[in-house]
Amino acid sequence: TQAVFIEKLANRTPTLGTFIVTGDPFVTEIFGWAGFDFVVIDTEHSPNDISAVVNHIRAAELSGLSPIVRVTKNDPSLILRVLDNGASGIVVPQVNTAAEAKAVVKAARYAPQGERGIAGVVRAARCGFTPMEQYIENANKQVQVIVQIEHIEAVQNLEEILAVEGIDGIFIGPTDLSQSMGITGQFNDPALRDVISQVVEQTKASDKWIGIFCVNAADAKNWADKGAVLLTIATDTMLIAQAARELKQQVNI
Ligand code: 3PY
Repeated sequence: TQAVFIEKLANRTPTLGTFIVTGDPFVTEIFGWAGFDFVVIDTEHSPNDISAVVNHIRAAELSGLSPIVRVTKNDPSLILRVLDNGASGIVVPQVNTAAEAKAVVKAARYAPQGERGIAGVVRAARCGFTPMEQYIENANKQVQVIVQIEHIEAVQNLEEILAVEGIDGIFIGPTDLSQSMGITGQFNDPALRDVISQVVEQTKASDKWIGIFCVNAADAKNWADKGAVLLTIATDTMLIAQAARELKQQVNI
């Protein structure tokens, strides 16, 4: 459940997820049955529209996953829409300054912490079957607000970003980060590893937890050992592509 998931993050217990890029909620269910903790339903780099997102959220809820949604950009209307439809958390890409992080909190939290648009009859409030007061209190406590650190500018502003109240965790995006450093996709470049390690150490000294995009299990274990707790391994599509490539090579016909 969401309560168990939040407790794990709060206790700095590693959690496992993947990015959902495909449109079919059946795929999301498979990760739930496999015992993953959460999925990040992507809208930034996927064909998923809001209807697909809601179906992924349902599938996640039914299979025991926490449904986090990555919005396309730092925009209050996008954040509101996925939260109103039941996302348990949001990942916001390219948050590079404290002002941008504050805008995320403003969009994602109800007053007094923020200014999230309010409607008591939304899916997240079970169309009003959850009394408004209780719904608002739960939402402000349980929604996980996650900002992506994926540009060297964000690394330079990290101390101020980490000081923003209402952010629960950061999520490191190594691919975009490498691009902003002029070493696109060079995941083993020591300069990239150093910057990521610096982000991890700096964040560990704050009250925020650390998430990171990992390419495989070894990568996830490595960052878990260093203190990261929200671990996404690859994407559904990457995993299917990898299995397909391996099968093709093994059969060799
Ligand atoms: C990145 O690696 O840049 C990401 O955003 C991963 O999702």
